[in-house]
Amino acid sequence: MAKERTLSIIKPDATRRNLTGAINAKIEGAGLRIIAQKRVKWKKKDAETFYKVHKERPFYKDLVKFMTSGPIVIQVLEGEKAVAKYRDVMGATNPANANKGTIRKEFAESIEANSVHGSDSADNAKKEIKLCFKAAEIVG
Ligand code: RTP
Ligand code: MG
Repeated sequence: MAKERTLSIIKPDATRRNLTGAINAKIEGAGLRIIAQKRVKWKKKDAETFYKVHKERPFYKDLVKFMTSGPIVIQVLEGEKAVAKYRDVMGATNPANANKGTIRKEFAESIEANSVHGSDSADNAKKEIKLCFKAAEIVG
């Protein structure tokens, strides 16, 4: 099977509670490899660009505010079926609907402060990785 890559973001609610290591343990425990990682604080413009697909959604403004409220950890994950696999490890967007053992079930605070982002398709993963990382920052 060919390896696939996906973009992960550990969100401000999780970095604030010092959960980066616990989340990385779940990622690595699922057989995904962290091949790029950086801790940054987004400006308004960074969050608006990243989430521009959600521009018309009612939660967009709040989401931009939340994603700029503290440090985030942006990662590239690699593995077999990485996109779908990471969505499984993350759990449902709303932690109330997330399965046991998932990151969001264990750590998320709310539907917005839900601890992690993961690309939703291989195509979007490619776009998001390109937006967030230079090629030299990714070491597979
Ligand atoms: P993500 O993009 O972060 O991996 O999450 P997702 O696919 O599960 O959810 P999506 O529908 O793409 O929404 C993006 C993020 O917006 C926030 N959100 N808030 N208040 C609300 O109803 C609401 N709905 C979504 C969440 O932070 C969600 O992850
Ligand atoms: Mg999404």
